[in-house]
Amino acid sequence: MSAQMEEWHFPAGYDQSYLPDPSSPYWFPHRETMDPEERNAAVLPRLREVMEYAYANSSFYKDKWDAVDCKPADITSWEAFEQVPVVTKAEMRQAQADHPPFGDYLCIEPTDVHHIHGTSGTTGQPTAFGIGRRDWEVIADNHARILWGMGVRPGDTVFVAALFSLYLGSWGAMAGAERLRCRVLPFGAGAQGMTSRAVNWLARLKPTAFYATPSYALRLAEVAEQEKIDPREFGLKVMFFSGEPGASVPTVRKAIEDAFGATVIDCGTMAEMTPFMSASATAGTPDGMLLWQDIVWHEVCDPDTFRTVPFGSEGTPVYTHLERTSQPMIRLASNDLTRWVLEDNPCGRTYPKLPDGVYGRIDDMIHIRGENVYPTEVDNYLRGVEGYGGEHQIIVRRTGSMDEMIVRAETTHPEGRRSEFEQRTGSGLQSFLGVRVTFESVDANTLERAEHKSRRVVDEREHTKR
Ligand code: 8LE
Repeated sequence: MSAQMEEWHFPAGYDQSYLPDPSSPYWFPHRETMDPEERNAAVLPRLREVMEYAYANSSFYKDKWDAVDCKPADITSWEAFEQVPVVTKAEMRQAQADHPPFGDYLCIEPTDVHHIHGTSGTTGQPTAFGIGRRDWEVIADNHARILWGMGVRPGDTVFVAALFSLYLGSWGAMAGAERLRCRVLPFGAGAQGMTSRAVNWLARLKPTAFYATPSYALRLAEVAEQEKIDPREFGLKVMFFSGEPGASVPTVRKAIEDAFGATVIDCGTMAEMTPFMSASATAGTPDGMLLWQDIVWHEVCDPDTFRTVPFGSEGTPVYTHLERTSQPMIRLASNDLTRWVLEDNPCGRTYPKLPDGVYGRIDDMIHIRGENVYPTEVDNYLRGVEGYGGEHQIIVRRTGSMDEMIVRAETTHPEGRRSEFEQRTGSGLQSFLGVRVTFESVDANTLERAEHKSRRVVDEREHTKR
C-alpha cells in the first residue's frame, strides 16, 4: 500500500526537488485518483499513528483521552475514531493559558518552532500557532501540490494580497508558491493606500495567480474601476481564495469571475489546520472544494454528536492532521457548516467534495423568529440585484418582543429611483430568505469595505445582553 501512496510516511518528509511531469494534472497521480476505499484504508492506521505520537508527546491529548478511556491503539475502526472527543478552540486557549505560550499540545521542543502565527484576537486572548521547521516544509509541499492541481505552474507569478502578519493565509499561500518554484509577490494588504498600489502593480506585472479573501478581490475591482483600469487587463488566470465564504457563493463568484476574467478557486479550512488548503477546488473541478483526504482527514459531522453524517447531508467540518508533528490537531471542531458528497469529479480526483463550499459558521447563523438565515444568503441575493452598490449590513435588533432584521444595502440608483429599488429588492429578498426583512438603501461607497474578512452582521440583541 505505502509503496503506491507516493511518499506516504509519518513523520512526513518530501523530496524537495520533486516536480511532476509537466503534462500531468496531478502532483501525486496515485494518491489523488485511487479508489477512495483504498485511500481510507491507508488513512486509518495513519490516524492511529498520529494519535500515538500525540499521546506520547503531549499531556493535553494524554489527559483528554485518558479521561474517557480512549487509547490510540484501539483506533482500529472508523466507528472507534468517530468517538475520539473533539478539540475545541476554548480548550486550546485554556491549554495556552496554563502552558504558555504554545500550550501542552505543542508536541515538539519549543526551540524547534520555526514560524509563529496567531489568531487576530479581536475577542479574548489570541491563540499562538507554533509550527516546526519540518512541518513548515511539509506544509509548503502540500500547498505546492494543491496549487499544481489549480493549474499554477513553476515560473508563474503569484500575487499574494492578504495580511502578512499573524494571519496564516498569506504565509501558507506564499510557502506553497515558493515550493512550486513560482515567482511570488508578497504584496500584503491592509495599509493605507495599498489597494490602489496593488492595482498599479497588478497592471504592471500581470501575474498569473492571485490570492486574497473574496471580499478583498471585490474591493480591488472597485478601486481599479475608480482608477479607470479594467481588472481584466491584469491578465490573471487563477484566483484562489480562503478566509471566508464567497468563492463558492454563486453571485459573489460570478462577480469576481466577471470582473477579472479568471478562474475562481475556493479553498481553506482553518489556520490551526495548516496546510489549510487541504480543502480546495482544482482546475478540472473548479466549483466547490475537494477534500484532499490524504493531507488532512476531513469529516462532516452532526454538530451535537460529532459522528460523521452520510454523504449528501449537512454538518460541521471536523479536521485531523495526518502529517503535522507540531500542534497536531486531532478532531478539531470547526463550528462551520457545509454539505458533503462523494461523486465523480471531472478532474479525476477521487476525493469527497463540498459542492457549496463552507457556507457559514454555526454561531454566525441568524436565528430570527424561528427561522435560520445565513448571512451568505443575503450576500448571494443582493449581488444578483441590478443597481446593488457592492456592500451591505445586516442589523438584527429586538423591538418590543419581536426580533427584527434590517438589511441596509448600497445602491447605484439616483434618489428618484430609490423607492422602486427598495420595494423591489426588499420583497425579493424577503421571499428568497423566507423571513420578514426591513430593507433600506444608502449611497454607493458609503459602507465600510473589508481589507481582510468582512463583518456585515450587527446583532444588537447581543449588545443589549452584555
Ligand atoms: C468559507 C483558512 C485561512 C487561513 O484562510 C483562515 O481564514 O483561517 P482562520 O483565520 O483560522 O479562519 C478560519 C475560519 O474562516 C473558518 O472556520 C471559516 O469560518 C472561515 N473560512 C476560511 N476559509 C473559508 C472559510 N469559510 N469558505 C472558505 N474557503
